[in-house]
Amino acid sequence: MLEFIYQSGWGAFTMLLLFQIPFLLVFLTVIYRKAYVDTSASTITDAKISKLRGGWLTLVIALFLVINIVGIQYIPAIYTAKAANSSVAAVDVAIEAQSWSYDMSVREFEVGKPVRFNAVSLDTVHGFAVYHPGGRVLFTMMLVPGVGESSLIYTFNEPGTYKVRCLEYCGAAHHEMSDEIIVTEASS
Ligand SMILES: [Cu+2]
Repeated sequence: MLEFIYQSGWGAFTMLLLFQIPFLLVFLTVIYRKAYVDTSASTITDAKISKLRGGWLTLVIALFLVINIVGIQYIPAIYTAKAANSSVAAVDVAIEAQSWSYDMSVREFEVGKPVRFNAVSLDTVHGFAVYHPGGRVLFTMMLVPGVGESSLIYTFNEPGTYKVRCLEYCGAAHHEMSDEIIVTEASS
């Protein structure tokens, strides 16, 4: 389910529509009631309006807090720090990005074994994006020089040849900045 939402344009579109349904329902209910059910002038009191407004404000504030508190762990800097300190037994890969290529300590991985990508940029801002053999982006990191390592843990679940590409414009040969990762079937 999460895979569908994150990796398909239709997933994102569906979510967007789902979020709009409650608003659409309220809108249509009000129109319908004022047109057919009770067409007289509104008799709602100021006190009731103020109560409704208070309720709405509380709901918005609560949603704001929940979304931010739940979402904070997905902020790249937090995610990176967590991956770097994670005690998960992962294969560590050291990556150095430099115009316009990557230096990677390991390029071959196994299905099902977590890999911790630890990447730095030596000159300018570069990206490190890994593409599924089918062409979609699995993840991307933005590498900023001078701020230390960015880390991310990823577990491949299909064997194949995965392309690595830079997704941050970094100069004349940016479009040629790519590499390959081989993922093999689990050995045991
Ligand atoms: Cu680039």
